[in-house]
Amino acid sequence: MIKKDTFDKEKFKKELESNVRMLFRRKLEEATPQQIYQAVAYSVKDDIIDNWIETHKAYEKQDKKMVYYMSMEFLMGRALGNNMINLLCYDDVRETLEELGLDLNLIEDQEPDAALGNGGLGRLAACFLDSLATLGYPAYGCGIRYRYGMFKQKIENGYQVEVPDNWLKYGNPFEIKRDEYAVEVKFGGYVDVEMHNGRQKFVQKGYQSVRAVPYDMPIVGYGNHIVNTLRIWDAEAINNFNLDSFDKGEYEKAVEQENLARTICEVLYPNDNHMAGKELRLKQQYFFISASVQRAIAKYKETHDDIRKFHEKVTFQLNDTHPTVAVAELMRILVDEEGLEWDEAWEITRKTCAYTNHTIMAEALEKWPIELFSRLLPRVYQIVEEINRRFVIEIQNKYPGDQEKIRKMAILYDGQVRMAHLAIAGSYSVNGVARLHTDILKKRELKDFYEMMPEKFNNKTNGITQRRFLLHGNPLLASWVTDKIGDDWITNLDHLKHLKVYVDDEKCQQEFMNIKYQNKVRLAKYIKEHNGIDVDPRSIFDCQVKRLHEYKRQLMNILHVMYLYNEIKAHPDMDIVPRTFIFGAKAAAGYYTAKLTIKLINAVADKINNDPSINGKIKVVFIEDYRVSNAELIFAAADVSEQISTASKEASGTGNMKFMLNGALTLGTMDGANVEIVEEVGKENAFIFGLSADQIMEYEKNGNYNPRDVYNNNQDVRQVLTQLVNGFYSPENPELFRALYDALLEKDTYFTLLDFDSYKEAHNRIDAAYRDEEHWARTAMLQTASAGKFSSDRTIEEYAKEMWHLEKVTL
Ligand code: 26W
Repeated sequence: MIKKDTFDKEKFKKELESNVRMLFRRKLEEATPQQIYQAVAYSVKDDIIDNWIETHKAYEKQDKKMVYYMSMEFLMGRALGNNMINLLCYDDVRETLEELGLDLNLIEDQEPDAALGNGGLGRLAACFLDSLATLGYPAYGCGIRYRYGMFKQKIENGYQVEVPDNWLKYGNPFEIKRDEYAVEVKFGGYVDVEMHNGRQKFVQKGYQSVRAVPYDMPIVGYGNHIVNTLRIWDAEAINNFNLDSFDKGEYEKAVEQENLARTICEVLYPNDNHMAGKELRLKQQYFFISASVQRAIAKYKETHDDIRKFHEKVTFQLNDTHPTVAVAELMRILVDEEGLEWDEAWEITRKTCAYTNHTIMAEALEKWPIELFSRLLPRVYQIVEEINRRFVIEIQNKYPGDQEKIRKMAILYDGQVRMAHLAIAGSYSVNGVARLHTDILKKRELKDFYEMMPEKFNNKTNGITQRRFLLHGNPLLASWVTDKIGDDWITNLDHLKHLKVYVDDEKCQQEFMNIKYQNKVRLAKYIKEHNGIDVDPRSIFDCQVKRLHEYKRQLMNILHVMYLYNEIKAHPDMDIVPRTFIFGAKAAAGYYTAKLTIKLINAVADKINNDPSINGKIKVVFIEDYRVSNAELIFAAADVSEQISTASKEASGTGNMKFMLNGALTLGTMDGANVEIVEEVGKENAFIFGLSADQIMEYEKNGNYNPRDVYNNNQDVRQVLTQLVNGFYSPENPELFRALYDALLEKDTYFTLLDFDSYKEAHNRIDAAYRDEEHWARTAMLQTASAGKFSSDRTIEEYAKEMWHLEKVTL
């Protein structure tokens, strides 16, 4: 890593001592690891502050256009290590702490993950913030400061148990409360029309309101002195009680408002890809959007006097439909508060907002009952009605007499507000997150919209930040890469292609695989500590880590493990390369099938890991509480990356890219960004299997797939399915996994049985390939060497140039 030239070890030590004294009234020797973490974090923050101030001064002075990345989720993970890396002081701090007898890894482990997100969408937002700062683009992340983030997962008796994530327990050293920027957000009541200077004014009355208070977190760019801001909003009660002066009505209202403030930011909804339709969720959405939009306008007006040019300085990127109420809220402020005519306001809004779609899963589509929406947001609803009325006219003009088009495309229909339709109507850009995904949006899911406004549609294939997922997560490989090709890859991942000249070099192959081995030892140690399981670092580490969802087919993976176990039992001398199957996944708290799949994985693990007769040929590990911090260990240690979703269902995937970057070979379907991964690395260097997206969609259209046909014709499938209901893995309750069995045999919505043979055959190819050490090493190295495209720096450059039209700031 490039070293900072100004680092002063002695000064850092003094600061540390002084922080421990100030914060905890202790000497360094007496401080707990948590206290030392806090003290180090405050020193690092001290290093950030001036740059943070300077960055914002420069933004103001240079008056560049700014992107507001609006997202219900930011899955940031830990900040300390990342900040030190981007400040170029990681190694210096590590050495300084060593001199004091302190281990930086242990100190980093004291920091709770900031888990303000579920999975892919939230982590993507975090990678984007890192890239925006590193590339020097003016940007804010806008979100919610949940009191409780993603739940902590405990495994008890093989079952997932959810434990609240009290991530703010010891305080968050990096955040700064910005009380001076608090704004009011109003809910409920009714709309009154008043006359002001001969013009109608719509006034919300009888509402409840909360005070939205922003907390800012620094987003440090890599080695460029730029510090952007993640602004997350907390809710506070608006009125301080003064008991004597309240009459009964006011008293009740005050209590209600207190409750509203307390509940809004309480907890992240732990549903991934599933719309639950809870009123509180809509409140969360409007809360952070209204606050963010109000602030964006106020900030703009501080230095500009023509609101009609707002879109020249500001763009709102909507991370899926969750922040889509921004379209209506911006209209409300422009029309009601800024006094613009509808048409002018609409033009500004349409030039400000852009929408990213992250999923085609039907159950994820956000639709709100009009009854609920209009009760909670009466004025915003009126605006949505007007947007809809005009949009329907547009449709009619384009397709005269075509009622079907209106039925399919209207924003308000069947008693519901369709958020995706509002997002598309109110945006200048609609993008998917991988080429295949965007093609499916154009051809199927959003076909009518694409035909009506093709110019809005575009693709932005996702990416990941190499600063976290290689430089921080895999320091051994990172410095090896730097030794070989220099350190330009840290900010220009395309440079990894220069590794290609080394893939046939035997010494390099050995070095590469030796690093992989050391990372496997590191993960084996973690597994021993957390699961009590001994795993052999010489076995193939075959990993599937992601949210648990039927379409991601963790069930297919474990069914295959069950099949393999049957094979080994039937043929004790069977020659297979030892394999460790590693799973990590949280299931949404109310997702029964997903939770049962976790129980199955753990039941299979229990049986197989404790069967001495198979000589440890296969092992199964379920890593508890999969999250950003332990993900870094897993990616670094993986040999095989399982990306096995039913083709067409995984919009992109980003874990696939993190594995690839760390030299794991992909075992996957032609889905999401796997398609582009294979394109980069070559089909012969990946294990591809299964039905194509077109084939799946054909079956879905015709409804002509019958899983019983597979069951009847495939002895291996029959055997493993029978083991779900004969107590083989649950002797105390033979029927335990009946629901999984039934789901597979009755519908098999995700084509698990139909893809099973092809999956099995791909696993055989892995077994064969791993035996050729040289060739495996070459192929593994090629993964890293071909990962350049998948940097979020590339993705952000595309957003910035093709959509947002941002310019970089100069410091
Ligand atoms: C309304 C409930 C809900 C919550 C979250 C619906 C949908 C979501 C997300 C959009 C689900 C999600 O995280 N999608 C993932 O987004 C990643 C980043 O683009 C993609 O890589 C994943 O393929 C996609 O599943």
